Amino acid sequence: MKTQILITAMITAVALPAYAGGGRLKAMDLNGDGKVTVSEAVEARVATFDSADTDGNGSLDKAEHTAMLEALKSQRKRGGSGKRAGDADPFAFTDADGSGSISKEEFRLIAQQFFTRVDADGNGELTRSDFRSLRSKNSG
Ligand SMILES: [Ca+2]
Ligand SMILES: [Ca+2]
Ligand SMILES: [Ca+2]
Repeated sequence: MKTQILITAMITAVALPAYAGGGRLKAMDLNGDGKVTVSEAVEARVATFDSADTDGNGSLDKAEHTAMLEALKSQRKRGGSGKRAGDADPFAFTDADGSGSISKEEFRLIAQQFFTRVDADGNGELTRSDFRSLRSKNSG
């Protein structure tokens, strides 16, 4: 399914730790109200972007993006189910304008698209069950 590749590519592109387990979800609750909104989730991903931008020029080049994904992989050593992004190159996928680097806006856009998709019931809040249904959609 094309959708499946798209979602997997998005997950890889924004370096989302494997489908946000409970702890991850909590980490995205920036204001601590117990709910994770789509915009909080996006901001949490943008924070990852900032830390991946090691030369601080406001965009990720291929090396910076690769390093971010490598760091993610090493965090993921437990239960690595070997999810792959199919044929989609996560860098090219995120670099929407093909400029050879990923701007913060490009990154934010992908994260936004992804979390909007996760928010299956469209109430603007992400819950574990949203992620669960994404997972079943993705494997079905
Ligand atoms: Ca919140
Ligand atoms: Ca950079
Ligand atoms: Ca670009």
